[in-house]
Amino acid sequence: MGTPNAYVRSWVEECAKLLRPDHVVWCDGSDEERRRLTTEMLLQRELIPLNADRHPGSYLRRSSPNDTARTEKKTFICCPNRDDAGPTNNWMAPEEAKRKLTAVSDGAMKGRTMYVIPFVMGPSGSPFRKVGVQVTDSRYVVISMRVMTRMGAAAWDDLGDSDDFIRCFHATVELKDDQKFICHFPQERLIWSTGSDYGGNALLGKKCLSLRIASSMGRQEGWLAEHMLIMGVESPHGGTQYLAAAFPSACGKTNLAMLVPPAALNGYRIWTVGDDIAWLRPGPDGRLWAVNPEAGLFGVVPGTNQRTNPVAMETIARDTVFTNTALRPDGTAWWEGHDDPPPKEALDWKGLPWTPASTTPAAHPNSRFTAPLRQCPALSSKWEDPQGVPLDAILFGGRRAHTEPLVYETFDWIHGVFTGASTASEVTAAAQDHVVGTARRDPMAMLPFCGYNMGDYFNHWLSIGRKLSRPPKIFRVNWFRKGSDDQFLWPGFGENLRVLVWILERCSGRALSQTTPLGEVPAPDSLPLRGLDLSRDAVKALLAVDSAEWRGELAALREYFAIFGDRLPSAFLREMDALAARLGT
Ligand code: OXD
Ligand code: MN
Repeated sequence: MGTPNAYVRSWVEECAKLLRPDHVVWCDGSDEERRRLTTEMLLQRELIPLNADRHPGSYLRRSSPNDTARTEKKTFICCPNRDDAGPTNNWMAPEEAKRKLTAVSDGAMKGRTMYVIPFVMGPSGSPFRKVGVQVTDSRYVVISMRVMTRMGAAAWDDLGDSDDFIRCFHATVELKDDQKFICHFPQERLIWSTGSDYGGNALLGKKCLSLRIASSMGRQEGWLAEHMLIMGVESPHGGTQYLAAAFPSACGKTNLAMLVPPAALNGYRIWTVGDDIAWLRPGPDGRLWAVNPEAGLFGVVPGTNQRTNPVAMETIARDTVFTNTALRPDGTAWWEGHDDPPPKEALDWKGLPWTPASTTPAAHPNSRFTAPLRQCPALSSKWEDPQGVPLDAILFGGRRAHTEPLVYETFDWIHGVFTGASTASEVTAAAQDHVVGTARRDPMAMLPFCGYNMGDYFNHWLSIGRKLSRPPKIFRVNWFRKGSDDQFLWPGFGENLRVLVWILERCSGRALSQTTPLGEVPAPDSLPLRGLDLSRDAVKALLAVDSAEWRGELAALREYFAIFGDRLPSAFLREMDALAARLGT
């Protein structure tokens, strides 16, 4: 096994000089190391053991109550020119950010241990993989990074004597708002995060590296880093087709990636490649290829049960860290939407007594599980394929009670990119500081994760299309449309396969469609709905396009896209004019 090279050693020394830890521990990712850290955490009550029969090898972690979700208002892109961060990112000048972070970090690890974590994002041997090195004083971060990344000394081999690693600096400091910064320096490939040890803020391989820094690297190197699940759909007629789907946080990517076919679609099988992040590259064959850079799942717990996601339930049946769920007296975890009814008594996510009469939820709405992908029974045999999987379809979706049909196919790549960029979604609990339930624009579900100006990002998507002679078809889906009675029209979960089957049959030229101003929706009777108790009126309502409503949507969209000024692709202006014409304006 390799050892850290001189560039790594010198950067780690620099970190230690500023942070002044009592000890520096170089992690090797071994099982022995995990056991040692877990024992220490149990002794310090940083982890609570769960019932060993019901949750073998699993623990509960309680966060500080003010540190339970991503903090978008404290997340910054620190590039020299404000315009390069764009109108949707918080920006801070690199010198100013470093001044602030240096002050916050100065001596922050006194009396503590600094762990050095070598890790690789992407399958081993893949030409697309990236090496990162994270320093942290959080044992929770170390044991979580071991699950979420390929952590260990193999990273030193991958790095050789190169300087090409992403520097990931994390210090817990005090979990106070004025100490909290999640700063990205794309020019230097540096991430500097303080004041939080919530997953999305502190497991720096995930959102910070694999999306924000990677999106900026992808722009320079000709690829895309996306907030997408990747899955294979094996059909009873033979063959597996792959798709990637972008939905905002907590909108069901994990559930879709692990879907269990309904009885009526017996013979189909779903293969999970990833549930959150996809790196996409044009291949020499003119197709778009996808890899999942992660090795674990950091999924939303509430609502997960045997009906919504039995595959996830099996995945988290052992060797899982639950963060901020409730704890029952028998030492088992419980959450809202669990298969079991609410317990008569429990401790809530803060560790306080809870009963069904309590007015607050038992588990935090953004409570999470951390589990190795290898435990997923539906894991695709291709999940570690160094080249990834070729995509037939890309889906963009959001959570919209109105306006958006269940599914439509866009007319071509440019229209598809425009449609993805115009996605809006009702806000969920995965980020602090927003009012849950209000709709916000979330282009490609990347609003919180794009490491550069989103106008340039839209142009980059268009340029990727020019490299594809066989591009995936692009679709929009919305599982969350409601009827006049305010109830969901579509059953969702496993039944979503019906929509995927239509999509993949469109890709192979078999399913019929009808043209609407938005795109191609399923022709009557072309969605495979057998065995589903859904009235014709409900299907009609699910697929309806209300031109008057869309004229309003288009006006809002024009206003939104104007914020990108001259960085907005001119193709988007043409798309909006074409949509206006189709809507009869
Ligand atoms: C996540 C998120 O944790 O999107 O995946 O917030
Ligand atoms: Mn996510």
